[in-house]
Amino acid sequence: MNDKKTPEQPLLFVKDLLIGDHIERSRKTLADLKGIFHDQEAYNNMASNTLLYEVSCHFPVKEGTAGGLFFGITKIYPGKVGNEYFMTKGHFHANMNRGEYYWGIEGEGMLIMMDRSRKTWCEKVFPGSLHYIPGGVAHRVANIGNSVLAFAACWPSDAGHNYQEIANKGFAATLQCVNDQPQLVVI
Ligand code: M6P
Ligand code: ZN
Repeated sequence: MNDKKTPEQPLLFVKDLLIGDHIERSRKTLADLKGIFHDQEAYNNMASNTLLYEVSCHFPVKEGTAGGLFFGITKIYPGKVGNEYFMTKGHFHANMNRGEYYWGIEGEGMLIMMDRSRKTWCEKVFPGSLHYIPGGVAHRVANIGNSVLAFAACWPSDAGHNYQEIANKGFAATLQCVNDQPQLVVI
């Protein structure tokens, strides 16, 4: 029996891709974001398998473990549903007081945040931009450019995701393209 341990492969973070052990990849299509975009007619006229974004994450510990960290790269393709930019679903953390860092890697985007009182604001995402998302603040990112937007994220392994509140009530404002410019429009 060969009981020699093979050395672990190094973890690689190559531009917008994570390579190594404990990496999980997921992809979200228009069908996965049903009910998120506001222009129902535009949504219905698009192919439901349109790819909106891909996420690759490093999960070194079990979800829910206190004291660990997770790392993820999200790649959002350019496009719009009506006037609304392609964006992530958005979530609060299930463990409300857990924060998160996002930072821009490639392309041009907008981080949209909403606190518990539904006050909504945004920050521009670009290569090198750094964003601290405090606990209790819902967050989502929209691609406002014509090319891929990639950003990285790091969050506590016991943060969890709460999508329900966004599914039920959405964000209080949506990022739309108005006269060729991104504008936060209150719903
Ligand atoms: C970042 C992190 C992940 C999140 C992903 C996509 O990488 O915040 O936790 O899953 O963005 O965002 P969402 O889950 O809201 O679609
Ligand atoms: Zn988060």
